[in-house]
Amino acid sequence: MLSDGQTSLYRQLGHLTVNGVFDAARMQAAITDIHAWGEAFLARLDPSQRRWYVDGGVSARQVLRKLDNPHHHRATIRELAREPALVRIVEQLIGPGLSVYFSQIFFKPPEGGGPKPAHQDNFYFGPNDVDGVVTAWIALDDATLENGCLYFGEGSNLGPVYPHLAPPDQPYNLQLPAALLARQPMTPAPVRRGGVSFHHGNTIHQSGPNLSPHWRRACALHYVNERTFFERPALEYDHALRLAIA
Ligand SMILES: O=C(O)CCC(=O)C(=O)O
Repeated sequence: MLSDGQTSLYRQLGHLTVNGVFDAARMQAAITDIHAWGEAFLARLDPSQRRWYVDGGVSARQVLRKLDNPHHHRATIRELAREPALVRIVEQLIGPGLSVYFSQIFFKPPEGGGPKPAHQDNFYFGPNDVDGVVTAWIALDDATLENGCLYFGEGSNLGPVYPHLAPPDQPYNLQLPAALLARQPMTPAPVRRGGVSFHHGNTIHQSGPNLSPHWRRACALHYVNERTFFERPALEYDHALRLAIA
């Protein structure tokens, strides 16, 4: 459970780190499972989809950048999403009647895993209620300054969702304009393996490249409350994959 101090920090800053939600063995089991899935996925990947899923920074080695909807495809991740300690925290942040609407694995491999440009999840999701979405970003490995932890624009949760642009050949990399980011300080949020970083759907966030010899794998679960759905999404999301949690 979160203290009143923690919930008010989340409301004020737009993010909150809670270490020790999962133990190391759970994280290792999830890593083993997502790598098995990733290898099978990469083997079947159509060349036209390669740019979307393969990490540009290390593409010579054909390493996956991400996988979508692990909550739908993998029982291991469904179990993480249903973990009572996690669910109680998410309910404190956005209220009852939770479901996972979308989820992602971010691999960020060692020695060259690419950065994720600054964005707001609610631009992608276009929810009917901006306060009804929270991302629970589970650190499968320690996430550090060296291996590409998340950075947050603190307080940006209280502002609007801004227009995003994507580079012409990277429709998946929707990002905020450089002029806006020049005015937005970004605060790093390292997380220990098994910890969870929560962020509001409007919070501006990004991650750096992984220049270290260590993996930085994470599972992002995008939860909504009972009143919230993706009304005007920027990309296509499969509403049928919404997983009721509590
Ligand atoms: O893990 C990353 O590098 C990006 C994560 C992210 O953008 C998210 O969880 O919304």
